Amino acid sequence: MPLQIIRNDITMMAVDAIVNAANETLLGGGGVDGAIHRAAGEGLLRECSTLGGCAVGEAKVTGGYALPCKYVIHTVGPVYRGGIYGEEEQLASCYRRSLELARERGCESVAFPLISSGIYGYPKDRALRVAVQEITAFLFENEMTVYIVVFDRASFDIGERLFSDIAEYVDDCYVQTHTDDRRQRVCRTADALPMSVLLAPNAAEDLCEDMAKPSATAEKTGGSQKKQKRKPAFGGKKQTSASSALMEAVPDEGKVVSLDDMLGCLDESFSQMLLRKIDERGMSDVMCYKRANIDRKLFSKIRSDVHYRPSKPTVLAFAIALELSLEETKEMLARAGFALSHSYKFDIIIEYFIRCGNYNIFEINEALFAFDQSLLGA
Ligand code: AR6
Repeated sequence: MPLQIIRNDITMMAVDAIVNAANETLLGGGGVDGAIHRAAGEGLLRECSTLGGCAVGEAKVTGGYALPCKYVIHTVGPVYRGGIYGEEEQLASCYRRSLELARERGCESVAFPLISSGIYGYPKDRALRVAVQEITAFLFENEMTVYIVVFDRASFDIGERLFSDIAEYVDDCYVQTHTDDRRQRVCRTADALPMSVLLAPNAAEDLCEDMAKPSATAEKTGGSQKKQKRKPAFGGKKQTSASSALMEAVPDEGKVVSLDDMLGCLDESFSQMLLRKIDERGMSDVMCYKRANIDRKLFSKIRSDVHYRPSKPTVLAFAIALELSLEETKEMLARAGFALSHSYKFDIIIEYFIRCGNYNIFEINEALFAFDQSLLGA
């Protein structure tokens, strides 16, 4: 997975480089800076003292000394003063400069703390958003595994509107799945609308209309990224499902179908469906796996193995990258032997984002992380 958000102590990360949230002197301090210096040993401070400090938004690199990483990239985040003094751009620059340095040193894996979000006071949710935006932009152009290491999930602020909306949706879907009076049964059959909708009939109509509208993004058909069409699955024949093929093969009602016949009529596989959808969207393979937060090597495996069996988060990552509708998402999941269920928060969160037409995988992953779920991608 090219971008991962994890909970850990950054000094334990066995990656090529870890990033230090330092100050302009580069001579150590508290927070993650103090932890890194303690774990690295005196050699790190000696090397830092030769660097002549570092400006806000810039970065400098040293060895990793006793740490399990090769390099420490020291960057200086802004002190947060309300967000009106260019702090966001300075913070974004910290990520960009650190990633550039990592690339120059040939690093394949880098771990970041949430720069400025401790002693320097940057609100954690906004600091995370800046981190995700900058790292995502970098990963569209570069191959690297980048970790955002969040130390104290307890202080992770999920109070923002997006997250409270998700929390409400998750709760509503849970209630529907786990209760059974008449009112709620009706609600379930109405394609699992949130409980709040049931209690407000006008709002329900509005939401139904909203859901019926295809999202602006989902309507996009691609464009400039057009490329040569792949050969269609099943040798170019019009696609038929295994069940309809069986009907054709076995006209006599009641006749027992042999296992060989059944196995000869397999449905389109996950891999075939994925490649077909990429072509239909006019997307390039690279664009698709980058948007899915999927590693290039894994994508090659899927492409070359028609019977590849992906994990559920991998399937959903591609569904998001391809901006599939809920129905198409369910179909793609079925190709890999999975379904969406209202018994799992993970599934409900994905469903929420698809219904909202929000196909930004990194925002989805932020939400999944906040709700303690595994992330999309591989
Ligand atoms: N691993 C991962 N994250 C950590 C760790 C750790 N071991 N320790 C803390 N964090 P901060 P800043 C998180 O204060 O806001 C220093 O004195 C922490 O929860 O370390 O950029 C420097 O010398 C928070 O989310 O850095 C500067 O003077 C994030 O790391 C000043 O602090 C950053 O918190 C820099 O302040």
